[in-house]
Amino acid sequence: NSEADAKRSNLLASLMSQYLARDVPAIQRQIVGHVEYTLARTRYNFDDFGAYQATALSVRDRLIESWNDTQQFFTERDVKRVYYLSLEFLMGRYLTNALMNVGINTQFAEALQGIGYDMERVADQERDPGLGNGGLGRLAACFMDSLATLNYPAWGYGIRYKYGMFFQKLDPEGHQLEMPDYWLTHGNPWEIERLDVTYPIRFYGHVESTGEGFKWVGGEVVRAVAYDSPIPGYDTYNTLNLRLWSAQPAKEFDLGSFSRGDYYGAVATKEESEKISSVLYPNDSTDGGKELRLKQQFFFVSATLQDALRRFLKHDRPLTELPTKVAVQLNDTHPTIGIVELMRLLMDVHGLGWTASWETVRKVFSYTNHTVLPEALEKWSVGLMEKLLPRHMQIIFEINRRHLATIASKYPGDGGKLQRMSIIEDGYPKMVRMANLAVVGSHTVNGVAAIHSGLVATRLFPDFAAEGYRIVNMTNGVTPRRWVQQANPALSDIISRWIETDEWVSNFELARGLESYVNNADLQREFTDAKKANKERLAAVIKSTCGIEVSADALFDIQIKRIHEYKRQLLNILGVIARYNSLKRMSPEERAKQVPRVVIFGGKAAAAYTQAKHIIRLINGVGKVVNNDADIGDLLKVVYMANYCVSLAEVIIPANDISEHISTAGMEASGTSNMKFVMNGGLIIGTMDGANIEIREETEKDGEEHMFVFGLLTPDVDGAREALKFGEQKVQDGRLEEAISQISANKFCGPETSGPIASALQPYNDYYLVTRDFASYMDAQDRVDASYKDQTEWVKKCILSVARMGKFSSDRTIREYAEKIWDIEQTPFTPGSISYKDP
Ligand code: GPQ
Repeated sequence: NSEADAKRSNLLASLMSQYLARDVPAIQRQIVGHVEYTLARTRYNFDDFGAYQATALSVRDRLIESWNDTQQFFTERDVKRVYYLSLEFLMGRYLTNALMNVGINTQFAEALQGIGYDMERVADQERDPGLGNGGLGRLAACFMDSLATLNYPAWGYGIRYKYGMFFQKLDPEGHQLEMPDYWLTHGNPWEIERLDVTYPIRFYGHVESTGEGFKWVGGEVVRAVAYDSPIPGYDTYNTLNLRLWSAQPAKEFDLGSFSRGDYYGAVATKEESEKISSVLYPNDSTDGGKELRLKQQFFFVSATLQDALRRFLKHDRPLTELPTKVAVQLNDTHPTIGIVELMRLLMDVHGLGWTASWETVRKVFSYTNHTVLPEALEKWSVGLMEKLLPRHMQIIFEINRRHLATIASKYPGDGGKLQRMSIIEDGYPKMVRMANLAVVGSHTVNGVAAIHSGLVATRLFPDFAAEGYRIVNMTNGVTPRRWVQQANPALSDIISRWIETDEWVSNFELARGLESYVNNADLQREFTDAKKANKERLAAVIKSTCGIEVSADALFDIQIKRIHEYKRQLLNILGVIARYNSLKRMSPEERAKQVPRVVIFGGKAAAAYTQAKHIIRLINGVGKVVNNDADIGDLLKVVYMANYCVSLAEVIIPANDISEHISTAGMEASGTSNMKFVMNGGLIIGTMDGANIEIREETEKDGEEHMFVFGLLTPDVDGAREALKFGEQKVQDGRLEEAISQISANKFCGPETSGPIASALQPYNDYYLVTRDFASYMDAQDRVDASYKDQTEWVKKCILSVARMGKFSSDRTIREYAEKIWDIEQTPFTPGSISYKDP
């Protein structure tokens, strides 16, 4: 019998291998087959979008096979898995990434060409799934790529929002408009709907005592349904899963309301449950404080933990062994309620006692902090928590009671310490501090760059650090697959040829091999030519999307990130105004000696963040004046690229000469685009903040200036702010005063914008120290111009910088998490090693 089974499995597998063959005719048959049989469109003629869908489905078929095998393999080995819980996954487009990771890009391009389609145009049909706001969501995506590439057993878990990040438009005056992004309009070929993988999620209701313990009953129940997307690693068979939950009504309809004749009421209830997964909160770092947001958090966390427990309990074993098989990483405080939900599941559903449950929970969870800005630390009112999650509120009170009792016994009479360390913040109303809960319930807390982790320990959680809570640093990284290999084919080709291997794609340290050729004129020329081509590619996009003509001979100076006062786009645009004024005063002979610049901005402002919206309007106003001034011509252009997103970043970043990472010192946790820009052969103008500090450490040796550094240092910021506020230190700079007075005189935009901007630049209002750092910023810009004039020296700086960026691959970051926090093992799939006895 088992012999017959084996024979049958082999037959089935061999049929599959023919279907998934990698030769061009097989790929063409598969694509056309999907057009006809899956899309039900005619095989005789289909458009680029049809070609994209069919190509995506053909690639997905291959991923499903490796993914099934990988999961089966992990299960048989009974490996410890990490669960990466994130409310955001900013994945970007899948097609090119999947093809290149699997190593079948050229075959597919040839296959498409043979039937009359162009790969680039086909790939361009894909909508960006924008299920994240910015750096935090994109980091989660880079981590998934590295986890798969390094063969770690991991799952990503989040929410399948119907509406992702809003689509940004600019009106003719340059105001931001937000449009809904219904990215699923034409379906999503990368996901697999798992109607059989569902869990009930309760809200509201009340707590009953059972005699032995407690039970949460009543209220409303919705259903979480799984949607899976395979995540291929680079040059490995291993394929991971990103499981996103969608909310559906638990029962199709409330039958009672039908009999009462309330048909519409019944349908409304269904609509209500679906709301939970309908929209991504378009807030970056500030907390919306909305009930729906807390619902989203609990919804995805509860479904995820139920799923993880089900997987763990496939084997008969005590739940106290959970930490040997499960690590859960909290991406910021957003999934922190999971700590409490796991307590509830262990105690109320599986009957463990408090002590055993708490010990288990603390060994499972770890928490990443992504900001020290106090306004970004999540808090929920006790009242809301009690109403929505009554049992959880009860458990939180008990966690806090025990936690404070320990502290109180150690520091009798130190009320201040108890107040600071409490999970509950006293006040009207009382609030639950999710960050304190995350720290208390985790075995390890980490920051995302060295300086940031230091601040997490010394400023955010000093009392916890003193009690021995483990706070470590995990400097962020980015995947060189998407951000160099895929976004920058020209540079990739150069690296591979000069270091004579393409293994840098999965080991970016190897790019260091470029260093020894830095003086080679051929390398320098190739590097400069590739940069020029990338700038021309971007110039074409700028022409078609903004209608602005820019010269690829100019220096491209780029700042793309969320619009936030602490990121100081305002400092950048003030510098642009000053540059403009200075050019205007020059004689034609003098002008001819200047380095022409294109200053490019991109980024979204949270819909309710008024000041950030004013900044966007100002930038566009300045652009209008500068770009239309005949005296200036190509010497200065200002471009605002609307709807900045992952796919736009892939075109913008390779074209950078300079990128701006100019946050007030101490405020940017890490930054990750800074890494991408330098890996793509540009230099940074920046403050000593976030990962800039480490990038400089890696890329500069004695006497070199590969980063144009300016501004106050973190320890000096508080004092400087006080001094400004109380008029002890007046900032006097003619260029700055001129720029502010032009803004005030409505030269660039109307008073509704100029007023709030000018006001923010008053010394007593200048919290972000824009005016204080201005002169130093201008000096750094002068050094940029001077350096750029010597093109040979410039390209050498860029080559050396690329060569020294090995540390900033997310592969390095993920290895550190795996070894120092998760304790998981690399588990590459070995063919022929799994049995399919028990599917
Ligand atoms: N970050 Cl708290 C976000 O993108 N969203 C957030 O809500 C918070 C942080 C960023 C942070 O600002 C960057 O400095 C980091 O590089 C990034 O997270 C990833 O750690």
